[in-house]
Amino acid sequence: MRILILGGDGYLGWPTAMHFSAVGDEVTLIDNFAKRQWELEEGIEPLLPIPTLHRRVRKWKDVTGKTIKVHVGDLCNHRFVYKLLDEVRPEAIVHYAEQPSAPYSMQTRTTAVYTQTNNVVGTLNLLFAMRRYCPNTHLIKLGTMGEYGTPNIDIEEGYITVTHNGRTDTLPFPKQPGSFYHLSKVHDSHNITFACRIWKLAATDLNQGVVYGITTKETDLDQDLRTSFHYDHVFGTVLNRFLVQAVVGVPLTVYGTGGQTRGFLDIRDTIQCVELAARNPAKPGEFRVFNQFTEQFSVMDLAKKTVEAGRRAGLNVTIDHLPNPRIEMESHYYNAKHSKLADLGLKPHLLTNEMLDHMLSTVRTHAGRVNQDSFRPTIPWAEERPS
Ligand code: USQ
Repeated sequence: MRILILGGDGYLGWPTAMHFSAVGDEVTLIDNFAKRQWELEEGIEPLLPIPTLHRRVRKWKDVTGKTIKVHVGDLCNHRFVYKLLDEVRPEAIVHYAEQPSAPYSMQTRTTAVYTQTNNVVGTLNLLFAMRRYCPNTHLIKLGTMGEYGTPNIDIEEGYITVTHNGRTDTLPFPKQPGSFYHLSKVHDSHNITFACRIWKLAATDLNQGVVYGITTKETDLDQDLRTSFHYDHVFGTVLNRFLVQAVVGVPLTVYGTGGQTRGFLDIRDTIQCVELAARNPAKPGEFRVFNQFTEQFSVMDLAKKTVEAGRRAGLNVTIDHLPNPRIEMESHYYNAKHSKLADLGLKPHLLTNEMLDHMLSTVRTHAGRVNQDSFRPTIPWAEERPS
């Protein structure tokens, strides 16, 4: 398959690119290195330094003999996107090229506007370019479970059948996102579904839960092939943060009571799900939604699991309940369906003790590089900050 990966320098994009290349697909990736710029702005770094994209691609060729093509550019520049699709004519596009952090988007007016412009305009440019150059290409778009929020009813996969005043219809599931970032994904979903309806494009929206994990089969091949693992309060996801806090002896930063419940998945399952979507494409005109996670946990479930993993490793891990910087429910019903990827053959890597112990020991070998100043959350959802 000729596959184009957008955002190929990132935490998920780089391992995805290596995986498709490893199994014999023809991979082109693009990035504008914006994430590296945001890291500089925030004064934060991934746990381990990440070689430049060009160096990683050269290393991949040395290690496997396989070529990954790179284009540097920004989806918000429509001329770049048009030229790219005209040249590559991909059969599938995997779109990760967005600002992915809720806290980043909630910092100031500037970062909220930037997040929505970057994400929504980039995706719109892509849709127009697909219409012109490759209307039969399958778009696989990274959405988020956070589009749904935490409603007091079961969350369906994208659509819900409703009977209202005696009439019945199947409609998009209601959206109650919790940040300007999550809202940007809702806006994308609406734009993509509209493009599928009017131009008969084919798309799969992967409403992904919170990802954890540091390595994949391909990142393990060489240290220069590692991916960008964040544990700071802006880009680090909750379990990745807890593991790093545990190894340096900082109390786990549970926001509020920790009753917040979300869907979670291992980084290796992100790649598996994207591949399942790519090998089983949506039909022309179809806007398909898959809920992409494997297990549900509350923040306290994960904190307790980290304490236990610490105990097994001889570490004394404690929990701190910080005032919650976010506006979110801390005690709520949560039951999200997630059967469509399982029906396509997903074999999940569940969060077993072995898995936790392995992640903890990997993180522990790099404890000396941890910047403890980046743990404490400094972006309150409700407070106005100069922008
Ligand atoms: N949390 C803590 N302590 C921490 C960090 C987070 O209690 O130190 C809590 C948050 O308040 C929240 C939950 O853990 O209730 C998850 O937070 P997160 O930072 O791990 O994840 P989130 O902000 O929701 O965003 C992440 C990714 C985003 C993706 C989303 C999937 O950054 O790109 O879309 O997970 S989902 O959460 O399903 O929307």
